[in-house]
Amino acid sequence: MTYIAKPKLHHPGLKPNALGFTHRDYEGSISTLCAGCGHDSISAALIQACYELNLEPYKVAKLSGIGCSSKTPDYFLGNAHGFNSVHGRMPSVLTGANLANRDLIYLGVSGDGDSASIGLGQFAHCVRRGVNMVYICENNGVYGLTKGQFSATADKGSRSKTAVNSDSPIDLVSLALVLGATFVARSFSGDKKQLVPILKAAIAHKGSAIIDVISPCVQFNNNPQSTKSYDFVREHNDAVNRLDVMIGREPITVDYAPGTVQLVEQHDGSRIALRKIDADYEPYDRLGAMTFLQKHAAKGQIVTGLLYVDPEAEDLHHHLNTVEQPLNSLEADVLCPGSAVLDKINASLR
Ligand SMILES: Cc1ncc(C[n+]2csc(CCOP(=O)(O)OP(=O)(O)O)c2C)c(N)n1
Ligand code: SF4
Ligand SMILES: [Mg+2]
Repeated sequence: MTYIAKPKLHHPGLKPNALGFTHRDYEGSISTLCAGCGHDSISAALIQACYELNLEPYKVAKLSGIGCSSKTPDYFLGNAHGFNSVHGRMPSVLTGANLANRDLIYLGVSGDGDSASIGLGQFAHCVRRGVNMVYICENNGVYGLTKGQFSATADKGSRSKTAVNSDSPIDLVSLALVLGATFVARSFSGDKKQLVPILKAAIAHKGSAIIDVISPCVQFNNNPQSTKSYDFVREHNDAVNRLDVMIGREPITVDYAPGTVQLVEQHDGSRIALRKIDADYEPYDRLGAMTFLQKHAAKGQIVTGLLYVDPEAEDLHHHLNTVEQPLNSLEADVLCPGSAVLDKINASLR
């Protein structure tokens, strides 16, 4: 993979977070993507979110598939773990890593081709299993890396630089709701104010958190008739809410008028301050969210914000009753209890 290392020098005035890390400690190599690509803004939002959450970079694992979007884990959290897998196969690699070590924070970074075309089956199974992860689809409606063919998320009638799409689109957000995801959001790479708190809330969520981020491809799909262009998304963006996230026992610092904010407490004690923009939108109602999305899509609107959350979500480890310790820290006698125990288990299954 192509990358350019960043110089180690940085501005002495960079503000450290509670761990003493600066922004610079959450960066990666220099991006080789096209100037103006939405994916770079998502990397910047991830850097900001991890810095504000005071995450230790070595506690994060970044996994991706293949595509311009899947290259981006090289451009943030250079000190985290990372694995660049095969096209469309990130979810199964992430699931395996997560099962072997539940102590890391798993960031799955993918593209619309990677997730909705070749990787659709993999996407579906990791969502329905409730793998504890933040799954980000950097959605530009095209295969950017292979020069702009329409992907399965391209809207019918949408125009790229060279063609008009005649197929119906797959909406990953609606699909994630059907499949049982416990945190579902959509955002726009050009709206960092919305995206950073969504990422923070998703990282704090214990379950499968799916974020579809519309991320324009300036090279192949940013013309006025494309529904994934900067102009189209700005004009048709219908944000249903805005968030602020407080971690642990952090005091509530947001300054909203009384009664305008709902506090959502998550498993880990983090709290999301949810400010409703659309009074009718209810983010705890899976069925209502599905109908709302369909109605607005029919009007050509792109609904963004936190679309669904189950604060009581339980993840795959809980369902399978797995051991709490990472497998690499277990001693050989625990990993292999011996033939007498295995014989007993086999006998019980006969
Ligand atoms: C098994 C396999 N099939 C096809 C390809 C060719 N290929 C590489 S990236 C890509 C599409 C990437 O599109 P997307 O996931 O939307 O990422 P983007 O570049 O748009 O960010 C394709 C078809 C491949 N690398 N491997
Ligand atoms: S081809 Fe498109 S998706 Fe790839 S880096 Fe360039 S603008 Fe981004
Ligand atoms: Mg794409």
